[in-house]
Amino acid sequence: MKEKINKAFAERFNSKGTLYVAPGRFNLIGEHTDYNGGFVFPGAIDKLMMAEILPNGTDKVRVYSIDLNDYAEFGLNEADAPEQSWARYIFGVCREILKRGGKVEGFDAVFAGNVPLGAGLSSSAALESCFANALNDLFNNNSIDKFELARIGQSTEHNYCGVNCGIMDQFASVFGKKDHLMRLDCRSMEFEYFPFKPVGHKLVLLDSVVKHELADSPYNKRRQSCERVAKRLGIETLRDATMEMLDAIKTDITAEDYFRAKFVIEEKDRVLAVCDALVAGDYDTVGRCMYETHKGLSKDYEVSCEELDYLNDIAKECGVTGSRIMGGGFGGCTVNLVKDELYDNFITTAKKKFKERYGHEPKVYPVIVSDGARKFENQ
Ligand code: GAF
Repeated sequence: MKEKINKAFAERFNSKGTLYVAPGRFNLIGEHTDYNGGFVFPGAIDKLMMAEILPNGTDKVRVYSIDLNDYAEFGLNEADAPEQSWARYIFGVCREILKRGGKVEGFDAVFAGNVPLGAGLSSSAALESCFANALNDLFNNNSIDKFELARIGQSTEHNYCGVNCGIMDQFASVFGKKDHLMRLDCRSMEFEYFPFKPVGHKLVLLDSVVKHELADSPYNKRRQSCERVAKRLGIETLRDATMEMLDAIKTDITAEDYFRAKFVIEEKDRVLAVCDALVAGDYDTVGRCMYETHKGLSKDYEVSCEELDYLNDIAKECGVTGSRIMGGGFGGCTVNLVKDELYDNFITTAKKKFKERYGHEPKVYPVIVSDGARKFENQ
């Protein structure tokens, strides 16, 4: 990827910039809890976005996407937003830095990535974090702290991309640490690194290759349901809700809102249970919670789809310890915790059965927990 980017940058801009990278993320447990002030338990993965960037001394940004073979040029004022949706991520990051009093001037950039798009692995957060970190380094002497870099990515989604997301993806992409998961309290923003080397198990993602598009999707509607219930309960977020509180207002809210809130209340407790179980090496509990999350996401939160439910069924049949839909939903991947000795059979069976039903195999990505956004070591 590095060579490809260097070559394209040299050809297009006739000079050499600095390389930055930022990863996508997976999440062991804690889905749709971030915007409810709950806990999440993600890690950065080895799939990343890489950009070569050089200030150009003008007030224009000129950027080329190798993967999309598309070029955008835009100014840095609010009215200069580019048309292309991919370029809006970069424009949004620039604007959010400027809004916070930071500095951004014109620059040239070429980027590429290997985070699969629309697979629930946060390719967009990787892109935002890559540029936020780079522009912090190039123009701000790294004076913007890492939490703010994550918030810059999140605000970009809210204000320029139409996705009212939580903080998990950008947080994981910025703070990721090799071989560690991070338990983040999305209310206080306190977090802890947990070493992650599941003994006797492998963690693998199966990509259904069903595309999800969070913008304009039911994702924002899920968030609205949660906010309505919190408001009805007189609390800031569902973090402070219990099932007793929810049951007490059951007849005052829609059935749909009830089940959305029920999932979130149950899920936030599962994150803590999984962290404890992981520390104790109790993978059966980790796995049981993952299956419970899948059921909740499928039946109560209704963000699964037929293909992901089928992958989950195959996992059960193959004796996989834990399996669930991962990320925002509406397509993408399942994350699977599999005993070493069952791994080969699971992958073979999942490929075969899925292909028989849907005409193509799921893609297989072993989870390799990696570092977060950074300047590329090997310039
Ligand atoms: C998407 C969002 F971007 C995250 O903030 C989070 O809500 C996730 O869906 C679901 O847990 O990835």
